[in-house]
Amino acid sequence: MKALIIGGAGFVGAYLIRELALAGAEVHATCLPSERITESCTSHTLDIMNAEDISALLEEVSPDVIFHLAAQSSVAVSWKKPQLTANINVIGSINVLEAARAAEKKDMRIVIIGTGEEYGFIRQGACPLSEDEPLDPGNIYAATKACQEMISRIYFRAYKMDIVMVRAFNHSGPGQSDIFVISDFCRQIAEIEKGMRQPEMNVGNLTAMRDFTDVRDVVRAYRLLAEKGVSGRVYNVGRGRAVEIQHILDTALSLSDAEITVKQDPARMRASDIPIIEPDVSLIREDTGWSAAITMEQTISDTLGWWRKKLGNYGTSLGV
Ligand code: A2R
Repeated sequence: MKALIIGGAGFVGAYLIRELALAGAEVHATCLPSERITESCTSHTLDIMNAEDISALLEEVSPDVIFHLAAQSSVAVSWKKPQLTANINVIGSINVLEAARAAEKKDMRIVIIGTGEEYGFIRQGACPLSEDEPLDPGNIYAATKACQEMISRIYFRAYKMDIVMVRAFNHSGPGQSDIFVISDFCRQIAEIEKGMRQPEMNVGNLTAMRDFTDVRDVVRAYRLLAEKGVSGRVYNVGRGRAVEIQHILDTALSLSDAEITVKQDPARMRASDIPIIEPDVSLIREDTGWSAAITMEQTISDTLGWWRKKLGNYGTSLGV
């Protein structure tokens, strides 16, 4: 398989490059001029706002599969910069779809990456969420991803293009930005161990239940969807078993010898926190055989190990 990852310099991109290379694919990946791809593959510079550049790249690479990961992926930024978010996530995605439609190679598959956030304000009792559940996005980022998916479905129907769509739920792992909860907790613990902060963890709502999958499982799902997913379908990608954020905190704390107290931070509480978000993942299991294999405990342990290493916590009693 010759694969092209658009948006390969991000958190998921690095893991996807590794997953595809290990599976024997020829891997090409793009990054913005300001970025660098660290994993071994053929890298290309691309801004998806330049439609002609995408066409030129598709002619040059002629991939069998495109994984479209490029995005403005921050919910917080999407509130501050809605136009930028819509430009990249909607217009940029249309640029990718148009370039693929016009490409000489007609049998390329496109895997479009969306988010579980597209479900938004879910009905009480709707969990586990099947892919047929109505979408009611609760923020600008989620709305642009729902739009990306709707437009992708139109390209599938109108132009008979080979497109598989994904709604990925929370994923985490070593190297993730600390704006996400697992990475945030692990960073705080590593900083406390290092003596960089008081032994007090700042946390938000601990009763919310969310579904977490290791990023290494997520990229395996993307590869399997490229290989076995049914064209035109949208797939939830997640563990299918939500846990309380309290459980994540307890697990992370149990991995440290440090004496740490927990403090609820009003700034981290969200008024509209939905009590439980949990996907039904039977469709991806039926079509590809995929299910999450890495335990959440492992993900948390590896993420904590990554932060300790990054902060130079060698010589602690914690032995990572
Ligand atoms: O925003 P940056 O500088 O971190 O660059 C991101 C890049 N990107 C673009 N690439 C090409 N043309 C653009 N106009 C453009 N704008 C942004 O896409 C970043 O390197 C990459 C997306 O990676 P992350 O933000 O790290 O997202 P992650 O966690 O890898 O998620 C992959 C996909 C995204 O579509 C998410 O929305 C979805 O999974 O959940």
